[in-house]
Amino acid sequence: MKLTIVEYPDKRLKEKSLVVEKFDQELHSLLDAMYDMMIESNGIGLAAIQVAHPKRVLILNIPDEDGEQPKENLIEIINPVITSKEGVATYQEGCLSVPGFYEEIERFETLSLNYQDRDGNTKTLEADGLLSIAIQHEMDHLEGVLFIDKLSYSRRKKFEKEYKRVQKEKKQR
Ligand code: Y12
Ligand code: CO
Repeated sequence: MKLTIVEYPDKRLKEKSLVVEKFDQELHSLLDAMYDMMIESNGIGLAAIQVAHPKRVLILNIPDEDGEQPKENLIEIINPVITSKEGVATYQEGCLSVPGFYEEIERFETLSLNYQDRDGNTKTLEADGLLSIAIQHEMDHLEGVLFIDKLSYSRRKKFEKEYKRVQKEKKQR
């Protein structure tokens, strides 16, 4: 399956993703192709809508203490629901759909999650640290929300100006 990353300001990133009902080979192929794309792009998380598939699917591969991302640490999350959340944490977030931009965003510090795996089995997960932040970032994609949507009015204005400038520069290259 050939995938490409959808980049801001593409309107598809505003779509709300649909619940997955079939845990079949097509879903497995999408998950496998998303993993290849995320690793190739130096990402740690990716939602299906970022590769133009509006399904409630996300993957995460948080680097370990050596900065490595072994495939055994890959988490595939389908139809996630947050069941509890606590505390406040800020992190400088980036997104493969908003290349080159990083912004401090406030999130919940810890969370509990119910979700399904690629075979439809129900799972639970307790998350803190970067995993918790990344889950919230990716779950926002399922609702059509980007991290830049959480910026204050003035930071968003500054971002839009800078992003347009960089896009124009890229076109001229
Ligand atoms: C904190 C940190 C990250 C997340 C969500 C997942 N985001 C990413 O995986 C972002 C990856 C990313 C990679 C980039 O490429 C390189 O570093 C080579 C990048 O830079 C460019 O595209 C120029 C931007 C983002 C949630 C919370
Ligand atoms: Co993102």
